[in-house]
Amino acid sequence: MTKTAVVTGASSGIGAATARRLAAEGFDVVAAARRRDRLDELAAEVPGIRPATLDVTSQESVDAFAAELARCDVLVNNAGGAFGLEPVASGLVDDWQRMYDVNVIGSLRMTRALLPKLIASGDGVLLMLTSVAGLVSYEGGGGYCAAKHAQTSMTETLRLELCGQPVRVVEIAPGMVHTEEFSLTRFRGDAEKAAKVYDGVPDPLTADDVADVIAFAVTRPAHVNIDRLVIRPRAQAAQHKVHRV
Ligand code: 8X3
Repeated sequence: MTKTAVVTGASSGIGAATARRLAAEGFDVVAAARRRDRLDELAAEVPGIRPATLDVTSQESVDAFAAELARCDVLVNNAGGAFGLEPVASGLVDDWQRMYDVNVIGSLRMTRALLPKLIASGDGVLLMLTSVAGLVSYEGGGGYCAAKHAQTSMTETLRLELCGQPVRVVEIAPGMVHTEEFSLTRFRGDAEKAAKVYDGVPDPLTADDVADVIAFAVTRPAHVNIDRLVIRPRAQAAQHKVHRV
């Protein structure tokens, strides 16, 4: 029986790389995101990927998506992102609300909608793509760190509540990953500022590096739960300790 993996935020970056990688591992992959044109391109290129339009910030969209889905063995809650880098003192309420909505409530919506199917699979894996921002705080990260801390806490709670059910709850927390959009979104489209984040860093992680550990985590035997895996580039010893050349 081919297993079905749902990946949210699959139109770019870590989500797209994860969809590709899980398809290569033999999963029937449902690549879900708002930008359908990108998903169609991905699906046309990679056998084993099915595109699905999904906005995790809309309950209606999540309900329609779940109603169409026959089974789900793996859910990768990847949709998320950072908006703005203002200090807390001048944090924008709209940014904070959007970050909470997509990273936290979006994961809640998807978890509620697909958990019955994960349980019914007999060996479900619910994977949360959090961030090192869910484990530490840093200046300017206020709203994003708060949202990611919430998502981390939600993951821990879920693992406790599902103990005894045939569902593993996995958290993957990446540090510096150079994707085409993460930093650009954070800096509201300012490409120069976005690129500066990675200036001189010999080898930031790529989306494929993260997809690799996601594939590892979801392909362990059913009794093996990778609770949390933190992945950073060698050049980033900590949030404030980055080697640049
Ligand atoms: C992204 C990693 O360091 O920008 O989730 O918070 S960081």
